Amino acid sequence: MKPDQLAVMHWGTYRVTTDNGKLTAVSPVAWDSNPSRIGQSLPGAVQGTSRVRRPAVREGFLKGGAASREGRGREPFVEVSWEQALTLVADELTRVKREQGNAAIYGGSYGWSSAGRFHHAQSQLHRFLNFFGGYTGSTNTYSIAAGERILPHILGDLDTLQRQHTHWPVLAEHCELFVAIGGLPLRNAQVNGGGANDHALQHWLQTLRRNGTRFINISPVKNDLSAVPDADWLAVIPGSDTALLLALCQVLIADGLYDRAFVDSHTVGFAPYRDYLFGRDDGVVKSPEWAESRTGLAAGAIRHLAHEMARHRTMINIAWSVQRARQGEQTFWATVALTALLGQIGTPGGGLGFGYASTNLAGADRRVFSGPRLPQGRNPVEGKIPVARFADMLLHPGEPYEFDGQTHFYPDIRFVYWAGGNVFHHHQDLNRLVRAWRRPETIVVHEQYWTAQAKFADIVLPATTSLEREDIGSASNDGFMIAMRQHIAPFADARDDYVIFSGLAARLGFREAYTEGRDVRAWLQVMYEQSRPRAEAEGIALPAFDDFWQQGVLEFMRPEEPQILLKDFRDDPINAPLATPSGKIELFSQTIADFGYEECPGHPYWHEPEAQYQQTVAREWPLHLLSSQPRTRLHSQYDHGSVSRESKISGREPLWIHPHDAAARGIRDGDVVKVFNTRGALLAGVKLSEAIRPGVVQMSTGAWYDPENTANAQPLDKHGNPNVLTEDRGSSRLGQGCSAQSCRVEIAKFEGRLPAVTAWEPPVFVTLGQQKQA
Ligand SMILES: Nc1nc2c(c(=O)[nH]1)N[C@H]1C(S)=C(S)[C@@H](COP(=O)(O)OP(=O)(O)OC[C@H]3O[C@@H](n4cnc5c(=O)[nH]c(N)nc54)[C@H](O)[C@@H]3O)O[C@H]1N2
Ligand SMILES: Nc1nc2c(c(=O)[nH]1)N[C@H]1C(S)=C(S)[C@@H](COP(=O)(O)OP(=O)(O)OC[C@H]3O[C@@H](n4cnc5c(=O)[nH]c(N)nc54)[C@H](O)[C@@H]3O)O[C@H]1N2
Ligand SMILES: [Mo]
Repeated sequence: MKPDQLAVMHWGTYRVTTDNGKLTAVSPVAWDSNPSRIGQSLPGAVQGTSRVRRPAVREGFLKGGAASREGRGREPFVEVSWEQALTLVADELTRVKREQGNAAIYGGSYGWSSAGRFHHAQSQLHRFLNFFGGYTGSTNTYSIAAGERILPHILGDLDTLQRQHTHWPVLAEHCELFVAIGGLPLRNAQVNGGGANDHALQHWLQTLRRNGTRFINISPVKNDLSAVPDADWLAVIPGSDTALLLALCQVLIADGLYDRAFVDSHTVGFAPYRDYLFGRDDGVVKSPEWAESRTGLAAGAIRHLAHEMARHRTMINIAWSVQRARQGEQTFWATVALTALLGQIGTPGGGLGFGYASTNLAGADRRVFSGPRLPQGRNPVEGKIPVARFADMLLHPGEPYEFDGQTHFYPDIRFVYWAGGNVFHHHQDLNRLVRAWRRPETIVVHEQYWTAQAKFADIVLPATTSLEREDIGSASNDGFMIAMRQHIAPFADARDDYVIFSGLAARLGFREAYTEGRDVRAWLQVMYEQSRPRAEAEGIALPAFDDFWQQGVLEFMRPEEPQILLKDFRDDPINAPLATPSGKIELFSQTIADFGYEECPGHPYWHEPEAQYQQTVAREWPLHLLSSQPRTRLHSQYDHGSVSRESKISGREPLWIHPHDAAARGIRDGDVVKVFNTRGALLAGVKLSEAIRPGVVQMSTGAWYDPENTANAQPLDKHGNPNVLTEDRGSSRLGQGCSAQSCRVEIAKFEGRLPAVTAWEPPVFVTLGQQKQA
């Protein structure tokens, strides 16, 4: 293996072949036991027609500036020189800063970008804006904000817990029953932010099964545990897991199966939680019979499951998806409560997990060293919004909102700067987003490809891909660090984000501060050296930078001690307390109770008004639409690549539906259907499947948004981005997380002429003063 052939992607490391400057093939590396196919999308896509070739400005913006903003997403673009583009961006930044101050610049710029640690676009943007005087940022993730917010109150910080998950080899030896809420889809463990060098999930699931572990898949979709074909399947109704978890707790207490000693020594708040479960105040016992109609699972099966859990060494894992919902916080809290009652937290093979398959990270028996990172400096602007409230922020400047016990006010944003993310992929209710997106005066996007977000921007600056620059690939729990070489020349006029920001910093008078006089290689070396103490703390002695760069690959020794989540706390709760207010697991949280949120009281809670609201909506919109992560790409990245394209049906994103639901609507396998609700409509290609609960349909996220006629308030999305249908509401006032995991829709066969999918085509370009040219 030649080290100069390696390329690191979030979904794996590959060996890259080029011929005459063209990327011709990628092949997996030897140390990856189950490589991801997504890499096969790179040849063809990286140097294809979807690339942004040159800086481009929306025609109306060039002629009339911010006053033309209604033209976003409708007007053609004019290609301009780098000189003209950078001057335009620098002038606009200066103007907005002068007129409105730095808080009027939104630089939250959420998104996964590419895997290299130096060219991480969001970090580059933040560093740049910090030297410019700051920006309004964002906090938490679309992935798991509800969980990130509830866990510190009740168990501890999620990031820390994530890295301490019980290792798979320990589970393989000790776990008797593995309960997977939201399944364990191999699909999602393909990726890990920063790199995924060995895809070991399949191996471990098979090993556990061989060792006799029984698996239970609690999900509306059977395939979520397709790696274990004989897993039991409990086809829960989407959004009802909390009812199930409460009922399991109620059985454990009612039948005397809970671990009284563990509850006494390791938790606080048992009594009020028990009182809630037994209906002391509301007269409702949260029994299996109560849960039956809410979850769609038979009361007998729920009771039986509680007994099985108590009888065996049981691991309960909850996928992140389950908290990406209204009241998503409660699904995590109820899981913590259930596993606390079982008393197996901190034992080898028992307890709980958050997202064992949500990425290729949890449970890997690798060192947790996360590798080099770019210093971002300090942001003088303090305001940060919960990331998924982006459209709310633009639509409601100056208005108050509640967040994790505090009242905040939305800033008045005039300038939006995005690099390394795609809000037209990730945000909910895209038609509402389009309305919000018309508010700011200026929108600048750095992109590699003509995504919808680029097409809806004012100024688009072409960015290089990681194959066109040098970097360092490394990710927490991955166990590797890789020297990323440049394999091909930058495409057309594309520049590194770093070079773009350096050029802007020069115009704005802080180039030296931003670059510290370094070129890319010098930065890689400095970042590498700065990571050395963190490496040492994890027992890793890094070689000299030059040796690393020459070798190309560092694989770190595996940790000597197998890791068991919260073992120290189990062994000695007094001297190894949790980072919660009480130092113990909080079955009741006084902090949360004091927030006074009716939807989020002091203990795990089923919010009946939300359930009733859902039932009302269901009368008109009978189907639950799940929007899951895509098997064939990373979010919207490489949707235009061959692996993703092959999965489409008549060019549309596939939709899974049960044959009964299809038959009731006269729909057959392979049909194109219109999926719609009050918020929007899209086209999808039908895939019939018995592996999905009737009443539920599933689409993957990531098909590039492709509106048919942008003059309409609700244009038909010809391609199938489920976010034209999802609801833009926070999980609750506590977490304000993304709640898009499911929404309500109806489906009908699409009759008439199919519009062509144009998602991956560049926009129309004009030369100023001339007719449009294609
Ligand atoms: N309905 C629904 N919506 C969801 C979810 C869901 O489950 N359901 N999941 C949510 C989750 S968990 C997430 S994490 C988000 C993901 O949302 P995003 O992270 O925004 O999605 P990506 O498609 O990864 O967007 C990354 C963009 O950065 C660009 N890019 C890559 N490298 C570079 C670079 O070096 N420089 C520059 N300038 N650009 C680069 C890519 O071309 C791509 O357009 O989606 C969320 N949205
Ligand atoms: N290939 C690939 N892998 C990815 C990504 C990608 O884009 N592509 N994205 C990565 C990112 S950023 C993230 S955050 C993670 C997300 O990881 P997750 O959030 O865990 O993944 P999802 O695919 O959204 O959901 C997993 C499963 O949960 C089930 N589910 C949905 N709703 C419910 C419910 O109400 N109850 C129960 N019990 N089950 C439900 C669905 O059937 C779905 O298949 O995935 C990561 N992995
Ligand atoms: Mo995510």
